[in-house]
Amino acid sequence: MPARLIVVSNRIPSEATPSGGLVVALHEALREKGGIWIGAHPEVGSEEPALIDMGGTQYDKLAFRLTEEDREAYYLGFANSVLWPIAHHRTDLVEINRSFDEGYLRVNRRIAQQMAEVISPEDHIWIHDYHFFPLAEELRSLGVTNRIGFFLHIPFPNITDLDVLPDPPAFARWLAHYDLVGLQTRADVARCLEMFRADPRAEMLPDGAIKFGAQEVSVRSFPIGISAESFARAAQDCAPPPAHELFGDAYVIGVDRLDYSKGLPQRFRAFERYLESYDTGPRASLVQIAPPSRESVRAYQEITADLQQIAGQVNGRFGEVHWAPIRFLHRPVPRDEIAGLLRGARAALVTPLADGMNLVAKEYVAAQDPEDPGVLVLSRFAGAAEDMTEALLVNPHDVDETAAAIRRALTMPLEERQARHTACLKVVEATDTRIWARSFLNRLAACTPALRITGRA
Ligand code: GDG
Repeated sequence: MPARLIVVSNRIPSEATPSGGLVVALHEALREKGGIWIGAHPEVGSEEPALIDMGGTQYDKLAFRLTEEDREAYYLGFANSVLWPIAHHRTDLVEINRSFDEGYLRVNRRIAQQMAEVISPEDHIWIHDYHFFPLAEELRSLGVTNRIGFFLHIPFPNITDLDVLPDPPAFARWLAHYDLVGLQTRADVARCLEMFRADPRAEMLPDGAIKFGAQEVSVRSFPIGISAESFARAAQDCAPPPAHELFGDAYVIGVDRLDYSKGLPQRFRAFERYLESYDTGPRASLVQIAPPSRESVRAYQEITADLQQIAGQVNGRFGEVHWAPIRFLHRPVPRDEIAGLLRGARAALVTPLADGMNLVAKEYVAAQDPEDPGVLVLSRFAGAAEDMTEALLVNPHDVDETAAAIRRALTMPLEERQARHTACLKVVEATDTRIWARSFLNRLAACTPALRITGRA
């Protein structure tokens, strides 16, 4: 029987034909190979003993239901109040709470038990993101010898930040139970290898491979991207009316889930500095779309209040009766509308303090009219900056530098804009999600599963 694909991600798309680059790529890979997509059930409920059939057509969709207590401990707790801040250099926001790590392990163990009942020996398993670090170890302890790959969408933590974990040695061991660990950038791979190098249990092998007890894992970068062609089409079809009809002038744009890692207060301050220092430059508005996320985590409530306050202050200071410099939309906007707004913006501010990749950087480039493209201002700390070196790279902590980059973007001659856009577009095309999924899965298929001694290393 040919290998089926088993994908595990925290979310599963509910619609039959999903949109959004990552989801589309996984949907297509599953359609091609057949298999199962496993993820959290949208509703919290009583604990179910088995995976719930969500009724897929070309492949199966199965959902694990979480209790309220599981969701608090595994999702809001360990995943988003411990692992997320650690990966984004915010150890000051980490909340250590025994019930979080117990819940995280309990949920991973239960998913492993449920998976073990539905997988066949030849299936290739692809697990996504920080919600599931221990899943391979749990599967192995149940005797699962399948090829198991893992892709981390967020930055690989700094080795010293990993010490903040309640059980630091567990982290390397969790990763070692995969056959393939995929990371966003070469810098992420370097940090991961540094962790293994410092671990007396690990033996470094050539070409990013590590022997760890009875396990052997290979670590590589697979920079994620978007479905460039379909995003460009949406942007063309939904281009908004000329900016001057909308805002009275040019606008720059930001699109981010509202998250403390995205550098939004610094961005608003940089825009304020631009308005202060360049009153002779082109008048521009900042359109910031920032839909709410993880609102029940305290750190997220604080950042929302901060942003509303800064936007109000800047608008009060620089606004006019018919013009507000910052338009802050704290709600989701339809995808096509975002594509059109990206196309119409003279510049995009993608200025996270830390980010695995950042897909908005790639979406902005794909959305541009190549004849008259806008300029991408990009944080050096976004994974996207590793290859998109022709964007205007900034240190997002440096408000003056970002303000100067906004000015430069808005006054850049056409020829330079075109040259930079062409270079960035090459990167976007080379990392298309389909290429990304295919190269990960080909690598995973090429891993020779070691003769495993099942059980914990
Ligand atoms: C994680 C990593 C990595 C945003 N607002 C709306 C909306 N969006 C869309 C954007 C973009 C996506 O959401 C956000 O993607 P990012 O890559 O920027 O960020 P994370 O959510 O943090 O994703 C990140 C990514 O995983 C993939 O590996 O790049 O580093 O943190 O597509 O356009 N979409 C709609 N309405 C909105 O209001 N429809």
